[in-house]
Amino acid sequence: GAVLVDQVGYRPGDAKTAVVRADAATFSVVDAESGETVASGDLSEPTDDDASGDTVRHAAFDGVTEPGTYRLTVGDGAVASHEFDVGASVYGRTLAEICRRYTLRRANTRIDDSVTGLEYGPGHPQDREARTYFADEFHDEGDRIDARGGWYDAGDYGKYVTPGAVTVAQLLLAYERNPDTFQSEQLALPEGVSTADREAGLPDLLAEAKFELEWLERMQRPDGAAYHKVAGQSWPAMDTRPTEDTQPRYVFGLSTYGTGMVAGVMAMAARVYREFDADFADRLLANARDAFAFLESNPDPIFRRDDGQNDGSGGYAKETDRTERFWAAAELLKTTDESRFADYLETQVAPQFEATPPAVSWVNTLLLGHWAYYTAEAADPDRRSAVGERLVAEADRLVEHVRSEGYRVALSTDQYYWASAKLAVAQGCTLLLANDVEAREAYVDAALDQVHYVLGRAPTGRSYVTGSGEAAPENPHSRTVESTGVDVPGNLVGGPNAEGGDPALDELIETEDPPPAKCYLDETASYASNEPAIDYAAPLVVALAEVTPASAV
Ligand code: 9MR
Repeated sequence: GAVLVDQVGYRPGDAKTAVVRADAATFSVVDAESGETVASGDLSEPTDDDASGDTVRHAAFDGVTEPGTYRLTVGDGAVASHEFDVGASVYGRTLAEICRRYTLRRANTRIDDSVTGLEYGPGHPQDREARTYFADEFHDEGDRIDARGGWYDAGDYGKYVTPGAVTVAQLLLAYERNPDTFQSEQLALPEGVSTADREAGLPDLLAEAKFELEWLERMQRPDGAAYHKVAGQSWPAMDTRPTEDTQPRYVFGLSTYGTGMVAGVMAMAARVYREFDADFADRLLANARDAFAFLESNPDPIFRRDDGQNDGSGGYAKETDRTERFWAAAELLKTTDESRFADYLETQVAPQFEATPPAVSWVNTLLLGHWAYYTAEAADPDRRSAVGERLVAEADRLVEHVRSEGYRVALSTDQYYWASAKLAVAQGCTLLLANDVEAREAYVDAALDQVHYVLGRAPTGRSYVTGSGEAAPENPHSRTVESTGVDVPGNLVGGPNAEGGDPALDELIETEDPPPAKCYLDETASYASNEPAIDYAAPLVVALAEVTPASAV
């Protein structure tokens, strides 16, 4: 673990850097099959890296462009990295596995996957008649709602509107930025796509996103508001298969931040699906308008969780909603060109124009809003350029930070909290968007650095994506994995979390006090550092789509 590389690999033309924490002065790149040395050079001077507590040197081997499988060794050759590939298609398998993983998370669906061997279901048939846990103007308590469909969120079997919406938005963003990367009949899941969608040539990624969109649609009330989640009242044991979790399932809560996200993602989807299915696109746009109408008639934030003392699902609690209202209006402006949405931005959420958006996450989708606005034809030119300049300024800040970090991570030392691996990649996606405003190689390089980080060039020496890299997570906190014994590839786990949050990680932190970037456990018990979730992998789809040709997926 003294020589850290992206364990998947590098594209021939990209910058290639290994992080070395051995006391050596030189390095060699060795062909893994023949043992032949193909390149060698001097390591950089050592620097101290705060987040990991490591003293590191860098090996730059940009010159290795010949496709192949290699190891990087230092000093006399006794210390070597994991294997990695160089090739134009290196990220294709990882991207495909991440995308397929969404299909393999479909709730209420029989899963019988010849590729991974995952087999169960259909789980949670009770979702077809989920019970309302509340009374409102449309339902009495205990009424039944058809809440079937959608993806299981993470290691649990809950289905949550807000991570669902932000995940679909990023899959659609990946498609809108790189439509050629995603094709029909590409992900080898024939049963997951309807015949009509196949005939229309709908790319498999969009067929998968559609599955979640149709669930989000079911989670909308007649007045457009979005319920918060579908789950049971208690967490099932880790070895519970989806079919064995037979407890009643409830629809809980409602929020304006989630309603804003549903408006945003539906408006985005209305644009993306139009060329394949105009009726579906019309429906999506109507959903977006309904959600937006609810926001207009409810100007103050509403967050109802409704599950009281129950402990069987996550909170995804957020009491504010301005950034999601901004996204909703900006995305509707982009899709419809209607000035009323610009008016809403100016009269209801104007301060959000002046904010610097953090990386996209369920906590804050302002960047999706700024991006929609920046790319909307109906945008005000002055506002538009101010939004673009803000994004470029943030990208410059990120690049400078990435360069100052020993592991070239976009995370600052205090950002190693729950889902830090996702945050690193999402910050990489900020850089990719900035590159469209102002094309700079440094933005793409620094974005790729985040990919390299989660694929193994990390202080823990690990890749955080199951199935990708020689040292990938083997014990993710996942009930489907634990109960079926099938290790599903394509999961990005949360990664280092210096705040702890589960008993196993808390104990590690208490007894060993590791530096922030090493607060990680590859143990099933560690849901605060080793749980995969739909929204964690989503920015990685955006980033990998950028660097992967369709033929490689
Ligand atoms: O991803 C969520 C993270 O941002 C929060 O800090 C954390 C604690 O509230 O919850 C994470 O989401 C979990 C959700 O609540 C339930 N399903 C599993 C999710 C991933 O850990």
